[in-house]
Amino acid sequence: MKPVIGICANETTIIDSDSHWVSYTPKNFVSGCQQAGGLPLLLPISKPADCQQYVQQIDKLLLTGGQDVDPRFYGELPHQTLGGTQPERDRFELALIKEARAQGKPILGICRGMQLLNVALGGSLYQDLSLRPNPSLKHVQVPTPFRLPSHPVEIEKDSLLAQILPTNQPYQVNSFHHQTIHEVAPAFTVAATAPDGVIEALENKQERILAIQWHPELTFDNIKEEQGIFDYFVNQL
Ligand SMILES: [Mn+2]
Repeated sequence: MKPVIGICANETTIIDSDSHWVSYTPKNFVSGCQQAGGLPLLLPISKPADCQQYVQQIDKLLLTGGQDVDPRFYGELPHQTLGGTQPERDRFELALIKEARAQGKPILGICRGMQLLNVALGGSLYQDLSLRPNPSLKHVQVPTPFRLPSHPVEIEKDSLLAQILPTNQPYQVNSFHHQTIHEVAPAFTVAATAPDGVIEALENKQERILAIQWHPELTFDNIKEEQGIFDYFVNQL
């Protein structure tokens, strides 16, 4: 039996601003899991009360990119630099995280998924990189194509991530995030950091939770280590 990977879906309209809503996930999240031997199953934004049953259907949970996390969930008011939010998605995914932890199922968070995991476990975010006390690298690499890595990170030795990625040299990642981790949740350890101090990966070995700030779903066709992240998640985490 292939491991069933629950992928949190997003919503958008495809014709005008208030009709033809679709539930979707970028296809590469699906492809990355399929290439790793997993069976992807999309989880549409739903009521938190449905999470227990959803999580019972899956072996592992994948939290994808998307909107900014609503700052109310880490006790802040919206700053003027905040991007678009979707609190219903936040509530559903926070409930999925709680349920996956309760059922002991591994979690991979990518980009927003990492930020939401940090909030779910009691940490906080900078609503925009400009709110950090120190200058930041360019973390929104537009217009450079996302398949091309744009800044280095240092991977912590002895981390889960070190089983996949090199620790003896800087590892290059792509970057498309205007928010970043502020206070790290107590249950997390830092697994990767950019040269400006921006946290690029978090993990909890015991609970088998891995969270990364960059986008392996946009690079795995070109870079074998990035497909390795999906392989590790689907088969080992
Ligand atoms: Mn970055």
